[in-house]
Amino acid sequence: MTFLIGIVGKPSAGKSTFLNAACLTNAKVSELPFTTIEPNKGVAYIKTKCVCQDLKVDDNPKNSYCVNGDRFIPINVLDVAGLVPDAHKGKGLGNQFLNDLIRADALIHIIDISGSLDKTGKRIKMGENDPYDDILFLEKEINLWFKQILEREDWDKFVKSYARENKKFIEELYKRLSGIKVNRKQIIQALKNSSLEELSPSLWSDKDLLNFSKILREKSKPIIVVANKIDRENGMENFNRLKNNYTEKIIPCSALAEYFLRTYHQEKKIEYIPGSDSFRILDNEGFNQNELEGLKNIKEKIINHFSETGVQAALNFTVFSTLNQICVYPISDINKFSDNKGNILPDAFLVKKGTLLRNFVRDKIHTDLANHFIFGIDARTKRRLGENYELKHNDIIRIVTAK
Ligand SMILES: Nc1nc2c(ncn2[C@@H]2O[C@H](COP(=O)(O)OP(=O)(O)OP(=O)(O)O)[C@@H](O)[C@H]2O)c(=O)[nH]1
Ligand SMILES: [Mg+2]
Repeated sequence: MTFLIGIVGKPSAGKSTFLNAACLTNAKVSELPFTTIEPNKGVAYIKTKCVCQDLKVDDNPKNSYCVNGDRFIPINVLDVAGLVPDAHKGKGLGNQFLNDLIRADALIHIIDISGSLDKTGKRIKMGENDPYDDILFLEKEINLWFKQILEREDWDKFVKSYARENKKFIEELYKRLSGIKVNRKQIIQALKNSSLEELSPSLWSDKDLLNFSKILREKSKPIIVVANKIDRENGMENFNRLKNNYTEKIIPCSALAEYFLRTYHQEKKIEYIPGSDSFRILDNEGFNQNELEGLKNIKEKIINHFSETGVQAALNFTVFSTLNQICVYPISDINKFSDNKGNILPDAFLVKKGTLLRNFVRDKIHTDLANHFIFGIDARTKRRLGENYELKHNDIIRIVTAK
């Protein structure tokens, strides 16, 4: 099972452009707001230094791919319609379409950092909109969406039944929310962080419910802010202002630049690895003067400044920093680092930091195998690893089973 990342934001911020750049899809893009109505799906890849270089082996990846020592691991991405203020009351396309995102593990919020779109995605004078307002409004709408899912039509009736039994209440909340990928631990933590642990749910005020929804949303669907259109006038200035005054966690990006680079690479006109700090023109004749000028601008104004276009950085940040994942390579032959068919380093798995070997076997390899699981072997050191061993980033592990 892989991750699902949802792309959200107001109309025309560049969500579909981001998806197309990340996944080489052909989702419709236009200047007009509400271009996307039905969601667009794609497969993107997060990028990590592959262990093949360390080990000096040529690998044959199966569940991922490797280019020049960089391992690319697939994740699913979903781009949805634009969200406008008061969507939860039915404005714009309302927020019903957000239900497409209920299985998402995290949300990437694409904002127009140049500030040239009003709240509904209509063109206005550059700089007239403050992108910081966009960050606040979207979080608010998403939190309200969570609240609506939580309370449904029958909150009062629902809480009355569990007024005195905290354990039962948690279990029923879990049932109510498991469809939106919320787990028990997150519910318990959210109750604690909102100081509602001790208060009977029938006494919660509307504000309590909103606060609880907000904390639960932060835990189960964290939002990563991506400052898109950094290539436009005002982009850089706004980005620095937001980063210095409001939030460290904001990623500069030009989805359009990445889209051009990926497309030219696919057409074999340039050599480019997603997320890298350079590209090489293979065929000067293949470009007109405008396109060459565009490439020069991408190099000078974006890549030289930020070391990449930001699309790969956003995906990597989401998976490695926000979702706290590490990468592990299971193999069968500890000398060749291969599976039993001779494929070297065939699989790269993403697992949460802190995962124990036992749980890795159960969740990622095979549930049945976990019943027979005895121990693991670290392929680098050839040391034996117990079932309570905590996995480390870039571990290469043989699982030894009784069968
Ligand atoms: N300059 C610049 N323009 C961009 C960038 N990303 C997207 N655009 C432009 O912004 C406009 C809207 O892009 P879309 O990708 O359709 O935006 P969206 O968020 O999917 O819009 P809706 O589907 O209507 O909600 C298009 O004209 C894109 O070419 C970028 O990084 N830089
Ligand atoms: Mg779109």
